[in-house]
Amino acid sequence: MALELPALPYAYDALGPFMSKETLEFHHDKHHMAYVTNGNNFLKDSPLASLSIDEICKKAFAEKSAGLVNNVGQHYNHLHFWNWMKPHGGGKKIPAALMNAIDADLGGYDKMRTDFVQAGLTQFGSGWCWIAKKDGKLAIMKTPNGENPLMHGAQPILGCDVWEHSYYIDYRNARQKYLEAFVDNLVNWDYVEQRFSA
Ligand code: MN3
Repeated sequence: MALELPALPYAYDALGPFMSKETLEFHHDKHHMAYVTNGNNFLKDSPLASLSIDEICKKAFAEKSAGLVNNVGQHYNHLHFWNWMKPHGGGKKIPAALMNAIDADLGGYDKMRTDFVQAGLTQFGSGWCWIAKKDGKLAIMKTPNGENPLMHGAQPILGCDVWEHSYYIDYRNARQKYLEAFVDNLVNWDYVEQRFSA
């Protein structure tokens, strides 16, 4: 299975002013493209190549295949990241079943928002913060570099990229402001709900 770069699900200027056209051009066309190219190079001679991308993530991590973990991991993470955002997203317009789980497992919307932002803020260096399903419950997680919750026995339902390439053009070093804008103005809760219910 060759990895392919999908088109963005919205126009490059659709997420302004919270994420600029320039950021999306670099992030999607250059950074994500590089993970696709490098991932395909690592997969070319790998016995994992015939597996689904979810399985490649899990097996590559178990086998400590750093090239696949970082590049196929990042491909998986970005495939979903583009869909985890939409114009006029974010805030509390959350489908009921998902909101009930946030209330039950994450202490409600405000605590979820605080803890998600904090996870992203305290991820040292490059990585991601997440809401994931683990052992039947929602949990806030963070992972370094190209790792994701699949590699740690959990199913990601929302993730935010805290690599500097995701926010430095728009927010400079203000990672917290970027994370708050992501939760308040960008999250596509319908896509989160789809992954929650799957
Ligand atoms: Mn990225």
